[in-house]
Parts: sequence; structure tokens; C-alpha cells
Amino acid sequence: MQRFQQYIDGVFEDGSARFDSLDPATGDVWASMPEAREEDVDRAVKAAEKALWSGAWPAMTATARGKLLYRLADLVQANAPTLAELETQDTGKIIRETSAQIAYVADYYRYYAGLTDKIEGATLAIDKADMDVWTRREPVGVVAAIVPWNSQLFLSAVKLGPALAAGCTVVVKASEDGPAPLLEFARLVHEAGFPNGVVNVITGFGPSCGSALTRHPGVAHIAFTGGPSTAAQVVRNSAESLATTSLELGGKSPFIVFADADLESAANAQVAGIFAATGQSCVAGSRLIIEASVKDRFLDLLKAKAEAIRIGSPLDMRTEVGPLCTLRQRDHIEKIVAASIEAGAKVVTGAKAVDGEGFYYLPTILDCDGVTSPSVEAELFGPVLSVMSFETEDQAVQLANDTRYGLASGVFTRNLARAHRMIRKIRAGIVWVNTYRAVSPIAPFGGYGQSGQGREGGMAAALDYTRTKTVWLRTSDDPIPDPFVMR
Ligand code: TXE
Repeated sequence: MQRFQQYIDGVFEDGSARFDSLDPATGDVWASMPEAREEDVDRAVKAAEKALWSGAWPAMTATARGKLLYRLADLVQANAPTLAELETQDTGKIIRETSAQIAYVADYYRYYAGLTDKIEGATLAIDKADMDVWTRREPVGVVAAIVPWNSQLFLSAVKLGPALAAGCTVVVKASEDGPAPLLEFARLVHEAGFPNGVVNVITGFGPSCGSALTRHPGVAHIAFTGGPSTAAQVVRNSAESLATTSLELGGKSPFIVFADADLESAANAQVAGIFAATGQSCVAGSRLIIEASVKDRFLDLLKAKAEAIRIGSPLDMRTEVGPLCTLRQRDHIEKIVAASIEAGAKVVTGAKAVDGEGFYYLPTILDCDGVTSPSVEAELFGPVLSVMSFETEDQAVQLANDTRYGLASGVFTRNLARAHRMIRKIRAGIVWVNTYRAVSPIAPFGGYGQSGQGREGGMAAALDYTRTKTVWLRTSDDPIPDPFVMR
């Protein structure tokens, strides 16, 4: 059985307690993980606080910080096959996806490495003759980066990259489900040569570890990815310390197909949009909104593609859909699909767990036209597509926006003017037109409504990890004339 350690203040250690991690493809225990409890969390935050204010890190030039991040990027790239295998083993995410995604994670670190010495303050054209006034961008402080199981290296890179570029120090909390890749990543942080305490990596359970971290008075900013109810808890926890938060909370993203679209291409994008990562993706295009005149044709295409998907061991390069990460997640999906069928949704394909070992669930399409189906409303975080049809563009917009979420959306049409109208009317942080699921370190990413607040990716994300200090310098040698007049 493999044994993993947590990383605090530059030291690898076993943690206050231990827990077992299950292989989602078999349901068997495959590794032992360190469980951080309140005492470990406290030490991790204190190590990050110390590293923020003293030692090598605050004395380092931004360019030198950038060099460390470049080195980390190279190490991630060189170790991508090992990291990918660990993520696949521990979370069930297929090796085809983890290999490609982790290789790209290196580019996220490179992007932020290049930004470190481009974070600039401003010189102000102040309205007083004898003053020079300028702003400095200083690190916001200790950052708590909390991630869920679905893409831990990617979701931590979009937090760690900008936080380190800005000069912050970080405590990363890996999910208790599938933490292996992040715990292994800590070895690369160490090898890259970051000063002790700048990056700390722990894992543990929400009520003990996550709660202790988000309540800790030493934390200045919490960057969280997870579910909306946990996010509400995180915000409540931050009330005493007044830590700022950025929240990325998944969605129920509309995938809108007009009759004039290239249907074959749209069907491939829809398959990727909902079945990639076994549907455990925050941007999953889980609501297909299809023009009525092509609904049957499009569903035939989708059904054929869904039924041809190769389900198998996530470690097999040929596998296209693997298991869900946890049994809890599969139970959640089974419950909502059963309630949806009960409510009148028609099964186009799937709608059941795969017999045998592991947490597998069949790629599923539910026709929800004219039905109030729970699958249309709830984020299932699994391979389940709900289908609704429309007659007019206005109806398509109304269906697209009929959700408390607002992370991503897809519009498939060859009509340019209509594409522009849809871009303006859809309430979501991302609109993909004739494509789906494209991401880049250069492009901001984040949601509206219950999908969260704040943006990850891009230059603005690095600025979010800074706070502004305003400096006033009086240039006159004359004595201050009247002490009772504010100047
Ligand atoms: O996530 P949680 P869960 C959605 C998805 C899924 C549902 C629940 O619909 O079915 O959320 O998933 C830590 N203080 N998404 O329960 O609980 C926890 O340990 C601080 C969407 O697995 O939100 C883990 O590290 N932290 C999504 C992280 O929060 C706490 C990704 C996420 O766990 C905590 C995941 C607490 N009180 C789920 N309680 C997306 N945006 O992609 C838990 N945590």
C-alpha cells in the first residue's frame, strides 16, 4: 500500500491521524493518507505567516520569484506522467485526460512565472504641488487554497500560480477524496527550492481540517473550489478573520444548439461537454437546449455516440469514461436520476450503474421536455445530460438562464448575428461559441450567481492576490505651516 505525507514548513510528515484512500475503479483501499487536524492546520498557517514576513521569500525580487515558478513548471512537466498516473489511480479520472491536463498545468505556472515582475503600482498625478504619490502592489497575505477532487493539480495551479506571483504564501488543502497527486506535487515544490513555509500542502476532512483552515485568523484570503453549500460555510467561517474569498462553485451549464449548426460537430462537443471527466467537471454542459426541428436527429447522433463510449479502467489509454470518484457521488447521481424518471423524464440511454466492481455509471441522456425534472435543476457532477427543446431564440435564452448557476455556456450556430445576440443575453461567466470546454491560463474563468465570485486565470487573478499601499512623500523642505489644516 502506498503511503503519502503532508508538507508543512518544508518538512514531510505523517500528520496527526491517517485515513485510507479507495481506488474508484475497484473500491479497494490502495493508499494511506495523512489527515491534518486543527493542530496541523495551525502549524501550517503559522509557517506560512512566518515565511510571508521573514526569511528569504519577502526579500526576494519578483524576478527571482518568477525563476522559482519557472523551475516548478519544468518539474511539473517532467513529472507529468507520474502525477497523471497518481491522479488517475486516486480519483478514477481517465489517464487520457490527466496526462493532457497535467502537461498543460505546467503552462499555467509558466504564465504566472512571467507575470511576477509585471505586477506594477502607479504614479498618481496628484492634485497637490509638493507631494509625490504612488501605489505599491503588496501580497495580500497567507492564502488558503481549498480544492475538490475532480482536477486537483489544475484547480490548485490557478490559485497557487497567481498567489505566488503576487508574493503571497499558501496553505493548500487537497480534497480528502483523491489527494495523492497534490501530496506528490509538494515534492516538486520542495525540489524547486521555494523557501520553507511558502507552500504547505495538507489534506483532511471538511468539518475538521477545512473548517479550522477557513476560521484561522492568520489566513487573509480563501480561494475555494467546491459545492455552493460548502462555500456558504466557508464564507461564514471567514466572518471573524474578515478574510476575503474567491469562490468557484460549479454549474448547470446550458449547451444550446440551433438548427443551422454543424450538428455532427456540435454532437462531438456535447459528448465532450458532458461525458469527459465522467461528467465531474464544473463546466459540464449538462443541459442540452436544442431547437425542436432538429431534436430527434441530434438525439439519434448523441445516443449513438454515448453508447459507443469505451468504459473501462481509467489507467487504460483507450478508456473514454471511467468511474466516479466516490461511491457517495454515484449514490447522489442515482438518487436524482431515479427522481427525474419518476417525475416523467424519458431515458434516451443509460440511467444505471455499471454492474461489477468500482463506482461506474453509464453515460446517460434524459429527455426532460415538458417535465419538471430534478436533473435539470441540480448539479449532478456526473455523466448525465438533461435535454429540453425550444421553438424560438427567446425561448432558448429563457431556458439557458433558468438556473441559479451561471458558470459556462455553449452556443452552436452558423448565424453570426444570432451568436452575438446570445453572447449578450446569456448570464454566465463563459460563453463558448461553436466550441466547448476550452481553457487557457491567459483567459479569466469564473461564474455568475451560485457559480461563485472572483475570476481565476489571466492577469487580473494575480492582482486579486495583492492589496494596494498608497505612499505620500512630501517634496518640500519648508516647515509644515498649519498643523490644524489637512493638506
Ligand atoms: O464538495 P465540497 P463535495 C459540487 C458537486 C458535488 C457537490 C458536493 O455538485 O456533487 O459540490 O461535492 C472542503 N470548510 N462540486 O462534497 O464539500 C473539502 O474537504 C472548508 C462542484 O465533495 O464542496 C474539499 O477539499 N472546507 C465543484 C473541498 O472543500 C471544506 C467541485 C470541496 O468539497 C468544508 C466539487 C468546510 N466546512 C464539488 N467542508 C466544482 N466547482 O467543480 C468541506 N470542505
